[in-house]
Amino acid sequence: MFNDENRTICAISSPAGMGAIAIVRLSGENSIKIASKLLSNKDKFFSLEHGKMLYTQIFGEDGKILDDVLLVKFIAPNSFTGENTVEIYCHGSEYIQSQIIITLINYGASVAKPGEFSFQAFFNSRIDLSQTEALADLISSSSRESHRLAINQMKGHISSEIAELREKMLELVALMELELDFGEEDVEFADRTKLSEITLELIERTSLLISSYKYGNAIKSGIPVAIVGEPNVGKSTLLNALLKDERAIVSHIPGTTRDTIEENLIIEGLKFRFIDTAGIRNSDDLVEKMGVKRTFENIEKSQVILLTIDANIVDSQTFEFISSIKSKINDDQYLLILLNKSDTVNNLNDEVFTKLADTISVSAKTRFNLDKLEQKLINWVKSLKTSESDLIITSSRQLELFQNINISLVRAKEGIDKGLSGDFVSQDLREAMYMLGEITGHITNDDVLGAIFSKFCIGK
Ligand SMILES: Nc1nc2c(ncn2[C@@H]2O[C@H](COP(=O)(O)OP(=O)(O)OP(=O)(O)O)[C@@H](O)[C@H]2O)c(=O)[nH]1
Ligand SMILES: [Mg+2]
Repeated sequence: MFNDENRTICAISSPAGMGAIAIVRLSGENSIKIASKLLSNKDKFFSLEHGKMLYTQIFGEDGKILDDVLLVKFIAPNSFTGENTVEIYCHGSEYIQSQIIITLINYGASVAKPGEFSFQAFFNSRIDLSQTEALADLISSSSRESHRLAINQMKGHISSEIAELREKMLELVALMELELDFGEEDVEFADRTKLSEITLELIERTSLLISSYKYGNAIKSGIPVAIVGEPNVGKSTLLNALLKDERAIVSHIPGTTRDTIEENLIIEGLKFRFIDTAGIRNSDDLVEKMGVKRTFENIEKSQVILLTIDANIVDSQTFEFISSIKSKINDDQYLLILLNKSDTVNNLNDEVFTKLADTISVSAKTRFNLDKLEQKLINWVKSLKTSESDLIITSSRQLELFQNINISLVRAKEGIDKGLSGDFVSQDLREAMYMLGEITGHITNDDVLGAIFSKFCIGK
């Protein structure tokens, strides 16, 4: 996908725009030679040790000073990309950044394509494909837990689990194929019960990875929480109270919120995406109707539904309303009924509600029980975690492959148990091993690589 692997690439690796400092990165066999052309005292740079910094002036092609910079030199293979690499820490001016890039190109470097530095790291086996995906997650991580998962995956938690799974599969294949080789002779083979047990262990381990995705994905993308209910029940007040900000317009007029309003909030290191919605009612107003349609779309898309009720107005219609919302929610979603405005109600009886769904009394106005609400949200997210293990996958690509591996393993086990011939069984096992290779990138194709590396921007 990056066809000419021998080129020396350069790019600005810090964010676009102006900051105090910017970083230009060069990677490739000639990067040290090319970078040295920016200096008047090249010897000092050539003799600089690996991983050390040099404070120096750099010059343009016209011999005029470009900037005072810090240069770091990494000598292959001990760099992120596995190639000779130079990083230039210059002042943040966009002019300086672009002049450095232009000068480097004139000295023989090429502009890096999006994700090309990471691709080189993968190409030179510095990281495998699952770690590359974790790197993308790490760069975009916005909460403590998403950061933790990305770091774990970067460290190779999943890669070493895959290596172990692969080794066990290889062992099984060898035993199955041994049966084939000596099929006609009276040779004592590995006991099939034992083989079945090993396959079962593999099935269990891949199942654990598959079930970890629900939690992993929630952490990576943030948990969408829709605040829904009839008009005027206090949905927007609740959003504002949670955010501790007057984000949404609040008024006593029913139908105030017309469009959805989405804001992120990190609670105890977990990212939630709270969505305030238009109050649900039948209306002739075209705009309000469109708003209500969006509310229903958000009920479908969200993982948590905060069904807000005005505790002052509870009648038979309220229960019909709750039932109609419940009918739109599936088993994977969490429905929590909030009896709001509890500050204005005495002796609120929530028993009838708790029969319908998890319920708490709150007051968006006085903040009563909002801490309890937050705790319920956290507990629900934690309940998605199916084991204490830190082997958690966050990529849908990996999920799909593990699901298919699991299917092949189940088939292999059935074959073993039914006493099928070794070649049938080993075919399923080989298929599973092939897919494991696809996860780490040991076996791969350009489409997969393209999809993964295009998620990075230039300079990464
Ligand atoms: N006493 C009391 N009043 C509240 C509480 N929450 C909201 N209110 C009031 O209820 C009215 C409606 O509040 P909103 O937050 O605009 O209600 P909403 O559900 O967003 O309404 P729509 O956008 O029209 O669907 C406002 O006058 C709020 O001040 C509460 O907990 N206690
Ligand atoms: Mg509102």
